[in-house]
Amino acid sequence: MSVTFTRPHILLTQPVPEDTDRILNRDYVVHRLYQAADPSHLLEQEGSHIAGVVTGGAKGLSRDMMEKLPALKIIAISGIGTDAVDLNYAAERGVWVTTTPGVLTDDVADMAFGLLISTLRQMGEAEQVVRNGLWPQTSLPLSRKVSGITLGIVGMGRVGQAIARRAEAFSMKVLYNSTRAVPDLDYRFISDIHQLAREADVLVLAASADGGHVIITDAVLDALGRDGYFINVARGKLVDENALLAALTEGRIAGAGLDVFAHEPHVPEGFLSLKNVTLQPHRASATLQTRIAMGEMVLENLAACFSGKQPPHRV
Ligand code: 8YV
Repeated sequence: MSVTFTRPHILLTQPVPEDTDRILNRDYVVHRLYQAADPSHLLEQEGSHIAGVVTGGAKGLSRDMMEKLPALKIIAISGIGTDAVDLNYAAERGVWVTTTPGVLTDDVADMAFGLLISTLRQMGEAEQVVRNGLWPQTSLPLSRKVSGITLGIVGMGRVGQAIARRAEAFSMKVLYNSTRAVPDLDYRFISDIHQLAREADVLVLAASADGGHVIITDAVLDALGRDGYFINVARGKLVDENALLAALTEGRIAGAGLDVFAHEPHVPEGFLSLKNVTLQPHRASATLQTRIAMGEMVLENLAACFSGKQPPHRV
């Protein structure tokens, strides 16, 4: 669908794949916040024309920025998280908020498994041994078997369920905690997250951050225990990061695989020197195929909005 009338002005907060960018440029007047030498100046100059914002799930759009965009009609998130947008304020203003559901589910579940296997099998540390030519003189400690573990999933939405399906192929026992039990799922629902952590060998966080509060507390980490591992592909703000760092440093949990952090792109320094941690720079959905699919959904949402229709993937 292409837009034929005067091109609406769009604010792009982060890069999108080439194909998406080309169509954005054809159909809209694109202002690139991520390239602006002075982002506040750009907003002052162009803010009054901007009718659409294309942003990421983690980046979202602050209320403060929304207030600088009086003509705003749509916030098109390239992602599934809406936690970085003030949805109530958007609704009050009559601004559509859209996401790209479904297309990134597999990638995020794959990343959860990548982190899990890499962390339990100490692949990062072992790779350094090979890369640094230390194999002949190194005897690494034995790692943790992955197949057959008990996996505790926190958040049983699309991503949680995709993680559970992968776990079945690894003969894992799957338990989960979510806002409520999901009908027609064979996995055991545990309403108390501490209990889930106690029973799990690995706790994977795949919950939405819309609730806004910390779920993974010091007490949850203690319940996970010194043989337990924590994996996060959701949001860093759902975790008490200081408590996590302390638990890892003091050996109160065995290890962690983290794709997300509370204040991205900042990663607390303490994590960097820990051998029992696998770190990624929020890349769970960062495959070319998925980002192109996400871009197509963003374009569909924008096109519908600017032709006076309801965007298909509105929240
Ligand atoms: C993306 C995400 O990394 O979907 C989300 O909410 O956080 C991630 O998939 C992000 O949206 C990048 O655009």
